[in-house]
Amino acid sequence: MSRGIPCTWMRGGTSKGAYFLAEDLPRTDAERDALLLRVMGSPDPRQIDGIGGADPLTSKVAVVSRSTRPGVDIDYLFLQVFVDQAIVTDKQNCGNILSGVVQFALEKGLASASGDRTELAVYMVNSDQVAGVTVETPGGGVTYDGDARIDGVPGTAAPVLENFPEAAGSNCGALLPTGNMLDTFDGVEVTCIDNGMPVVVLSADDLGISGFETRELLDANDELKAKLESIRLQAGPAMNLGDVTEKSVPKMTLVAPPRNGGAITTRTFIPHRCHATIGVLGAVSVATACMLPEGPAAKVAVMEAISADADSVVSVEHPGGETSVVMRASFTGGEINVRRAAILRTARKLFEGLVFA
Ligand code: NQM
Repeated sequence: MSRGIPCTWMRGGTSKGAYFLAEDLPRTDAERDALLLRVMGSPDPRQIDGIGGADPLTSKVAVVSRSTRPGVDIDYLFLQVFVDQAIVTDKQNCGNILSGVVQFALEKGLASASGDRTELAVYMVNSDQVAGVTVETPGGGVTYDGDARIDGVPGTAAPVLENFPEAAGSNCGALLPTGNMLDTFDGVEVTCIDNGMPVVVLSADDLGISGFETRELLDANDELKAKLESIRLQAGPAMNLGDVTEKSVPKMTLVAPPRNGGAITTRTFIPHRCHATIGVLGAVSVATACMLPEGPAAKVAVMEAISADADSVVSVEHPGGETSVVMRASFTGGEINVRRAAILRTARKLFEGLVFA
């Protein structure tokens, strides 16, 4: 048996993952990735020989270290471990796993709490961007208990506020990486957008579904999945992502009118299985797409105009309820300028110990 590696298993938002200190993992990417595949039990649809939960949302990794960048507290690298393929990719970010990073860093002594509430500047290695993450630190200590509630997670926990002052173009280099508000692939009109997460937004109706189906029903729809994958493989290179065959981006979000008082209904493929809710930065990208008058999102969205000077809340409905995106942005001269995007999350430490690979 190999030597155990220190690991903390946490729920971050509506996802779950293994949190590691960078110094505890092998130095080379190849050795690190081989180890993480063993840790999660991939490739195997059941991940029976590892700690992954047989779902892309519970097969995630955070690698955290103290930052040497000016004005930044900690560095966070996100890795998606595929469930049924031997792939570990750093080609996407994850705002849900980000939710646990500050509490983890404080517990590991990478940073110090400052009063009853602590904000750390987190450098997101994947996208070369900084997020501000605020957690509760009553009496200078970490807490996971509190009154905050997010859809997709039972009960309540301490609030974690994520602020993304510079999410645009995270992976693709531009908010609208194809240079267009609207592109057509396989005869379907889509918006390709990257405001923190590369997403292809399409009308559910255009793909022959209502957009209100359950995750299970959509996961069983092979015809729909084949259509989405064909569009994704064309959209990826057009979004400056290169060949996306073995990448987890772009995500594919099918949109429909809101049903429960929100702004828009979504069903997101990440990219081959339907998300139980929606990703954090995925929701930010979709909320931003709602501002594009010619796009499929604006055609179904019901919302007030977003302004650059005051917070607007865009409620993005999904299979598990809704995610509220707080935004400040302007749309002038055909261009969106996003000043702020913020999301409330919660996190919880579930287990800490040694993991064996
Ligand atoms: O979009 C799932 C998740 C995510 C990513 C995915 C995320 C984000 O829910 O910021 O959080 O889209 O693969 O963890």
